[in-house]
Amino acid sequence: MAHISSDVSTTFSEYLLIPSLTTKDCIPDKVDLSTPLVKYKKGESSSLKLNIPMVSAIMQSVSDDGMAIALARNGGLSFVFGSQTIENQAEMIRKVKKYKAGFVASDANLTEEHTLQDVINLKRRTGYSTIGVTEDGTSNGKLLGIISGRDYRPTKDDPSKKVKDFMTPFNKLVTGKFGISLPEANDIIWDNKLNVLPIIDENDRLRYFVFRKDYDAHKEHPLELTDENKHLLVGAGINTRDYRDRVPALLEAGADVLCIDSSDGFSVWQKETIEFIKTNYPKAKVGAGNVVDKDGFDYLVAAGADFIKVGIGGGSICITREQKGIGRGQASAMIEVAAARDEHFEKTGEYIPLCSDGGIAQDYHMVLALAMGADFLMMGRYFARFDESPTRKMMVNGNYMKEYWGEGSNRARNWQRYDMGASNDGLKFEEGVDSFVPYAGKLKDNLAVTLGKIKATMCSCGSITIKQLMNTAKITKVSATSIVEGGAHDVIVRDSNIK
Ligand code: MZP
Repeated sequence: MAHISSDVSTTFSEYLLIPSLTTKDCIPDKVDLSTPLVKYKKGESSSLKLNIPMVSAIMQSVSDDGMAIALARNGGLSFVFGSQTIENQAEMIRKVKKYKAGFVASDANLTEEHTLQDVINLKRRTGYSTIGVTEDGTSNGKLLGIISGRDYRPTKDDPSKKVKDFMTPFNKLVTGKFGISLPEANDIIWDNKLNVLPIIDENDRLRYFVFRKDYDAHKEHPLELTDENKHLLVGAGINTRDYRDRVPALLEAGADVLCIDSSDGFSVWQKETIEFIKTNYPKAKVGAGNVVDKDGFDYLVAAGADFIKVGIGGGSICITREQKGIGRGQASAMIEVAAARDEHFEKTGEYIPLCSDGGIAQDYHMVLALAMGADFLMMGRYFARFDESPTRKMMVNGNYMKEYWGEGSNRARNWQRYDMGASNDGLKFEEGVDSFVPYAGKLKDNLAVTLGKIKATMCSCGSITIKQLMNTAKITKVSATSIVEGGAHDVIVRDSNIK
């Protein structure tokens, strides 16, 4: 007979944290949100750590190089999506590893033969007022001049005027040599009273712009997540099909950590993928999943996974539970897998970090997931709302929205994520939807609010580290009626427009 579990699947909204004593040392400024990313032995520490317990989902609509740069600069990490060609994914990884704070690739470029009208159109389209004029009009072409707002008067000048007739030409530009540091670039800017410094290589090709800004990049981003060479850390999603080709390309491009992306990770294909990586690239780190119980956890740990991802069917865009009838409430899954992880640690002295993946709908769910044993959280919807996600911002019914689609949707066509060992003939049915999420602005601004809430909640629970929270949090289940009590009730909420 089938095994029928006696517990009911529960999710984060069905729990609350009960405050513990808050002492004078337990204040938000003292909260340390750093957390291990990969496994380590008792008495040692993880060789890869996050400065905030957040990673962005392995999804086309969430994690490209732009998101990876923004998130690593703020202490977290992105797993760049794998449902694209190996070359494209490796190129995104390379872009993150090459990123240098303060050095901005020129995104708006024209040739000398373009016209003032082209300049105006480009400015309107991109919002950039500094335009690189290169021989071939590309961002890394030979630099011939630059155009800024000071070079033309849109209301007076003839729109058909050629760029070469009003740009600031190369011989009048002060330039910096490719390879100089940000402080050196800033010195040149200040000494020469410039607004922008083009950085060129030995063949006069444009590499970056550095803009006048009196700042110390590290002070602006104190939690920046970097490797020993001060390059940003980045992860990459892989699948259980083309890993023999994909993994070497991603490692060669500089990926710091890999993660097998699958809706159901309790499979022999994941074991084979991990074995291949550990045999051929013993230093590489690879996470596996997703699982929702002890059996799945034990299997992937035995296979050699460096961290384990927990969650099936809880993602905001996910319809796996409806389509296949598999999954588990995210809280129940976290609680059981965390107990298995702690048991494994007790027995072997090996600590396996857990990632709670999907279903975080409120900021307080993040604290609950951590309190239930997650070392870090993977989120899609949360990050999809920001400027830095790769999707279009659109006006829908009078409100700005960002597109957000699941990897199991027809739009993503990521059949490898749902690999059941059949031949490569695409998705038979969808497990995800194509949707919109409300646009929320910049990642940095939103993250500041969320982290503020996490720290405040942790202080209410008497914890200033994630480990302390996991070990001491008091959690209670809530009844349907007490959930109603948790919101505004028995009052008529004033419309915020009424003064
Ligand atoms: P959420 O943060 O939007 O709630 O969930 C994101 C997670 O949903 C991803 O990290 C991934 O595990 C999962 N996901 C991505 N695509 C699908 C799908 O199409 C999905 N079903 O479930």
